[in-house]
Amino acid sequence: MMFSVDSIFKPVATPAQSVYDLSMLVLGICAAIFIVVAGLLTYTIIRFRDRGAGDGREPAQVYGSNQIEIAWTVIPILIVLVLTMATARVISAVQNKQTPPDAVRVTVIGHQWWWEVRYPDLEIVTANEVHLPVSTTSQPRLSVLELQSVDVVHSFWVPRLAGKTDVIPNRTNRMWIDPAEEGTFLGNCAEYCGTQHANMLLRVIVESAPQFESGRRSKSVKRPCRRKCKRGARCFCHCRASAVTRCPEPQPVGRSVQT
Ligand SMILES: [Cu+2]
Repeated sequence: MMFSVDSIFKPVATPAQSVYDLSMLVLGICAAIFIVVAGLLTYTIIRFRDRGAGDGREPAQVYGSNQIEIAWTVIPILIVLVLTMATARVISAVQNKQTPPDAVRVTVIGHQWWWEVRYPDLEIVTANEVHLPVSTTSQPRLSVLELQSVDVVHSFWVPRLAGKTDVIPNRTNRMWIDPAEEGTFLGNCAEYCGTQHANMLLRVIVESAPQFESGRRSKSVKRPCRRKCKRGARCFCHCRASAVTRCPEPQPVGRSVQT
């Protein structure tokens, strides 16, 4: 199966849409600056080119023009101010989002080199696959992801849903998404985490509310793992296609620094 990460230019969740809108604003401002600078440069090169008939004298040297000094100080300050304020607004809107009580809670744990996905309220564990309900305007449904790592720094990134969030040992980072479309959204680890980093892929499967509920009921049937977890596999044992039930608790997050 082809597995390529989706485009950031087709956002389907609010955090990704905010990042996309901000990128377009930054791109627009940068494009305008480029056009003005490149236009003036081109005009100057053509208009004042050496026509071979000059008398060899230097053109008039202009020093200390207050208007020019003010213009090239104030305009860049205003541009930086607009970019800073717009970025701060998006960061604060994404980070300070209130979590409603009916939000789907998911704990994603980064391992070298796979993702363990736990649903603490549903007693389901999956690997490399996050199942979430769709969020529509009539039935908004937020999904909150708590990100942890058992070994090194990873980064959780599903471009069509949200920006990257680092997954750091001994720390829980949070992110939220409200996918507005059903489907499978591809992502991967976005922080080099060892030799198999490129294979640390993940997929987020967004389902309709009834589909999510029925999947949740069938997956959360309690039955012990028939196969024993292999050494080193910790709590991922493949009892079913993607759902694992009644596995041991995860190991404490992070490695001891004591020797
Ligand atoms: Cu990784």
